[in-house]
Amino acid sequence: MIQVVGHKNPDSDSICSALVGAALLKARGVEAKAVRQGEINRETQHILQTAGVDQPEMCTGVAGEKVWLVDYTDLAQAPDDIAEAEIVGIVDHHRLGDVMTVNPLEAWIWPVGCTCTIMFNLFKMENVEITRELATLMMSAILSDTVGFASPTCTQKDKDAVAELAPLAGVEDLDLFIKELLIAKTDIQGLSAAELVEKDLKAYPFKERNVVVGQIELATLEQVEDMIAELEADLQRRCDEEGLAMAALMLTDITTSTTRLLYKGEWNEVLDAYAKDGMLMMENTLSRKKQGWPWLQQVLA
Ligand SMILES: [Mn+2]
Repeated sequence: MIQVVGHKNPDSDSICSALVGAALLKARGVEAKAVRQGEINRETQHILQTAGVDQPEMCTGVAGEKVWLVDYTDLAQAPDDIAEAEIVGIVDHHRLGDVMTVNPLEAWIWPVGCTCTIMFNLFKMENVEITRELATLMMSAILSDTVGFASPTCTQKDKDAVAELAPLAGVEDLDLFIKELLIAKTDIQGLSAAELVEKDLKAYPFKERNVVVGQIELATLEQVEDMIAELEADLQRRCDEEGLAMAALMLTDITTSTTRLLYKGEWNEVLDAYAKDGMLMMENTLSRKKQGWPWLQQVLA
């Protein structure tokens, strides 16, 4: 049995690629199951509902198990007992993290916009049938990760995959499909400051310290206007409780690609130099991976 597991604080790609990866393994005749490392977000709920697919089981530990990692290769994002598991496969589209394996493994790491784009190509290479459910999961994950093709992480391979998947998923009006997905993506109504920070928080080891950078994708920055102080207080609390050098949160308006950065921690002053009237605005910044985090690394280095 291979457990296919996406990263902590699962986003839609992390859940969809676990489900799709388990289906690929099963088509090969291998026993596999998709698992998740946390609660699914509203966008993922919308996707699973559209696809008519149940969410993966909660991961209760992987010690002694064989695992596939999907959508990450950083140990900080893996199950806590990953050192006692055997990583036999990786499908990912991020920079290579710090995983090490004992035995040879199957690794598919491509610089594309979404793990599901790689999954789609694996299905094609292996001539595995793509059902309506699987097509819906894959195209939704691709459109989520690339923010409807708008992200600089989006590649031609991502667009090609969606072009082939849409008819398989029975989607006739792609613009409407994207619109509904992005409405679910930016729905933050009723979430507390702590829930918002936690929603898509990633840990990055940096200069021998720990840094976390979260991101909230919004239809307008006004959605969080009244919560700035609470969000900053939550970032400070995380620094205090977890000894982080920095906790940052990207508030990203996906309609204008404008990001406001909130940040707390020991490295505050470095970033203050880039703020104006107490606000650090990052123009033309939609992607944490390609824009937000690289900029932060350069400034903090
Ligand atoms: Mn992804």
